[in-house]
Amino acid sequence: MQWNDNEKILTGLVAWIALSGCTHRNGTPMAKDGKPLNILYIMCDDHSYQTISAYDQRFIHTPNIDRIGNEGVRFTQSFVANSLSGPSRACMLTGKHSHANGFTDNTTTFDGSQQTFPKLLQQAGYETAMIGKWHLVSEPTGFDYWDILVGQGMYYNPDFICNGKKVQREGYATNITTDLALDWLDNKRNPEKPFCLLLHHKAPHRTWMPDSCDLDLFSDQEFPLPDTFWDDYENRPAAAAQEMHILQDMDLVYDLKLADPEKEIHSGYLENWGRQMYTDLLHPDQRAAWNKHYGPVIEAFKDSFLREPLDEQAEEMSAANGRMKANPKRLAQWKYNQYMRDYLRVITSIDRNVGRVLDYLEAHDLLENTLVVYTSDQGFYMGEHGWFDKRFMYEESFRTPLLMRLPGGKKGDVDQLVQNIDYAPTFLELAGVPIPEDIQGESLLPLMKSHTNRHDREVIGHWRDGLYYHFYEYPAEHAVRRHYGVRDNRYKLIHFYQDIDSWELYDLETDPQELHNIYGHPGTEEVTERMMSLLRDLEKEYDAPIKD
Ligand code: SGN
Ligand code: CA
Repeated sequence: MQWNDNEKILTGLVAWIALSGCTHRNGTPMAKDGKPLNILYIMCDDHSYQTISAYDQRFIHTPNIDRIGNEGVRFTQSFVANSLSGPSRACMLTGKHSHANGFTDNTTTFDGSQQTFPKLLQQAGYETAMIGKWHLVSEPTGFDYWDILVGQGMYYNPDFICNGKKVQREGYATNITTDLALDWLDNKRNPEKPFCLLLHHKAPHRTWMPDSCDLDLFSDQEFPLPDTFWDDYENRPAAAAQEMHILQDMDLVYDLKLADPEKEIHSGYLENWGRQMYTDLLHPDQRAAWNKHYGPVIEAFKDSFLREPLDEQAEEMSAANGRMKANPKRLAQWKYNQYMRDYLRVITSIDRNVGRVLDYLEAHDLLENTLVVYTSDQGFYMGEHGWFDKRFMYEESFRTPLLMRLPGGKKGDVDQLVQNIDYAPTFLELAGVPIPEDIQGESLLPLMKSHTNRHDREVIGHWRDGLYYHFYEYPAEHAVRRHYGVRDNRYKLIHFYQDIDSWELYDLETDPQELHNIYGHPGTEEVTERMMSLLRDLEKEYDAPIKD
């Protein structure tokens, strides 16, 4: 029997539906019951792509987070628009750059009356919830249920605001936030409606406090300093002026937990800058586990830095190091290891809790009806250039991890340049909601369809060839100057401004670590002109503030 074309298409479609377990309407994947897919958006605070094994296998194995990418897509060129918590969250909710959504730095209050994707999904019949770190000051709008940490949120026994009412909850923030999400999925939502759940962990934000059960992990591991740790910032005045250096600015007591009962280790953060220890909130059992772990660490630190005869190379250190005298190389190595160990312990708990959520979805027949997203509000320095924190448009903090598991969607890498302003239009398109004209991002769905590959221009259509970035929080902690810039697939142009006027240009192909600022170098005229014109084009497209 000869099949005609329609029969072939129909049979293929039926086979494909059976395989993928999901249906399509006008090319948009749907749940098995014909409803729009649910959306589960998991975002951690300050989770570097370097510490997700789907991206980098040097430090930690994160099987549960990786699973999202292994069964879906891994975005290899994923970036934020403004590398700071509140601004990043505002970009994500609105699909617009900071100047357009009004939330430019962490001192801003989010205008919750503006258009956001949760509101549009809610109007389209989705049940929406926001659980965990919110950090936008005003109360969440567009959610049927919200249960948010107060401000940055505490690691232990944190305060939440649940639909307007303050409650303190006992335990460790990452576990509690997950419990709340699972409880909402199980008992609180309307199962007749598709859902959109934003699950935002406070971890692994500073001061990287591990859960009691993870305190002893990584203790035996030594982490060599990154190649760029002793960067001299030549030709990069803004990089030289920052205050986020592990050796100079990371506090021995406040950040690295060396609160010795004898108070022999001093802290600039506590003594000079009036900071409160985050350990103040620990309950007796939590404190006992804490002291059991950090007690011997404190003793070992004292043995090698306070009780040993002074090293010939010892210098007086900064206030963050209690002005003690130490060999800078030895102290930097010690601080870096302590930082890495605590950070990785915190990630272990995140990964375990991501696993709990995936298991729940699977057990409740939701995994094949839900788009699962894993990302962070920005990247983070794991000692590159000597730093912790973020803010800069340099790769480690401009990039952010992004994994998406779309039922019936593509598996593998997506290499196009994407940004966190793209999430809102992606979710709207998935829900079949028209994308409003004023949204500045692009839907990522075409990049995730099962049959697309990176060269498939026909399906993807035109994709952007440059990204715009703008960071505004200065003067502020860490002293990173205001700057804006553009990046294409190979070059990056940045202008630092306000009390500094400095341009930087990098060739990421020959200088991926961004150590050589080639702005103004002979031979770079053409590429500078091209990047300047990309900058002007994007400023125009986004109606961005022009600074010269
Ligand atoms: C706090 C941190 C800073 C961090 C900002 C912004 N200091 O102020 O180190 O850069 O948050 O982070 S702390 O001593 O309070 O931990 S953000 O991710 O929320 O934007
Ligand atoms: Ca953050």
